[in-house]
Amino acid sequence: MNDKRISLTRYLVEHQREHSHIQPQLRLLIEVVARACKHIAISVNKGALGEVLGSADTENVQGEVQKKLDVIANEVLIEANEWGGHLAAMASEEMDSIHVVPHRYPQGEYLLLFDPLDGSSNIDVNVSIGTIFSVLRKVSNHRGVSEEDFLQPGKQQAAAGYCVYGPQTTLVLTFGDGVAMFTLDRETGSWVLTQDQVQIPADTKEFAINMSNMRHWADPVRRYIDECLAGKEGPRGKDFNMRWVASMVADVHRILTRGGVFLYPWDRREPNKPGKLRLMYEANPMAFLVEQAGGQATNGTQRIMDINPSALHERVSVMLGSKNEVQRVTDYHQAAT
Ligand code: AHM
Ligand code: MG
Repeated sequence: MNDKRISLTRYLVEHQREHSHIQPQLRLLIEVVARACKHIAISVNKGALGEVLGSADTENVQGEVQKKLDVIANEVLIEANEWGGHLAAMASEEMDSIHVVPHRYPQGEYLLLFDPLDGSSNIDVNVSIGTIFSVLRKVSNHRGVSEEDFLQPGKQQAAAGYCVYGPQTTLVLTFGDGVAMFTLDRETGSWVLTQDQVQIPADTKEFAINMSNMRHWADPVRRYIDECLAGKEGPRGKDFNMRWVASMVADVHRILTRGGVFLYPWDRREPNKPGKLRLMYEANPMAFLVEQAGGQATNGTQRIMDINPSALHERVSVMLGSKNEVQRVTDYHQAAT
C-alpha cells in the first residue's frame, strides 16, 4: 500500500490543527457524513440485486414520487448522524419538516441539511447520482431548535460538499478554505485525497442546461444560449459544447474538474416559482464549493449565498461555474431589469 496516501481522517485532523475554526464536532460530522455516503454507495452499487430500484410509492413534500433509494439514503444519513452529539437537527429534501436530534442523545451545535440522493431520475438507468450536504451552526441561544434556525444565508455555511456515485465514488468537500476531492478505495474502504485546492478555469466552451425548456426561458437566458449556439461565427467567436446529465452532482463535478457553466433558470412553466432547484440543499452547498474553487454562482441577479431564505424548501434559479461565463449571463439579466 502507498503510505503517502492521505486519508480523509488524516486530512481532517491536519486541517483542524491548521484552522482553528474547524471544531472537533465539525470534523466528526464530516467523518459521519462520509461514512453514511459509503453505505449509500453500497446500496447504489447493488442496484437490481439489492432490490433498491424503482418507486417507493410515496411522495415528498414537493409532491415528487420518491424512489426506494431516496428513502434509503435519507434513513442512512439520519441514523448515522443522530447519536454522535455533533448535531442539533437535520433537514432533508425528502422530509416535510426538520428532524430534531432525540433527547436521549446529546445535542450538538451544528445543523445538517441534505439532498440524500440527487438526480433521482437517473437511479434506475444506471447514470451518476449523488448526495449533497450543507452544514450550518445553530446561532441562536434559545433552548431547542426550530425551522427558523435553518433559515440562514449560504454565506454562513461552515462546510459543504457532495458525494457522487459514478464510475468512481468521489467525496468533494469545503470548509471555506479551498476544495478537496477524495476517492473511495473500494478495496480498503477508505477515502483517499486525490485532488486538493481544486480550481475552475475562469473561461469555458461548455454549457449545461436542459435545452428542452428553451421555449419557456426568460430573454437573458435565451440570449446567452443563442450566442453560445452561434459558435465561431457568432458574437462569442468560439464553438461551444453542451452536456446535461440531469444529475446536478454529476454536472457540477464535471465543472469542478474541467470548467463549464451550469444553468437551471426560472422559466415560464411555473411562473410563480423562482426555479426548480432547492436553495438550502442544492444551490447553497454547490455555490459554496464553486466559489471556493474560484467560480461564481448567482440566481441571475444576486449571489446565491447572499439570499436570505424564507422557507426550508425554497427554490431558486441557479447559474454557476466558470467565473466569466456566470458574470456574462448575470450581466444579461441585470441589463434586462
Ligand atoms: P432531484 O433532487 O429530485 O433529483 O431533482 C434535482 C435534479 C438535478 O440534479 C438536476 O440538475 C435536475 O433535477 C434535472 O432536471 P430535469 O429533469 O428538468 O432536466
Ligand atoms: Mg436534488
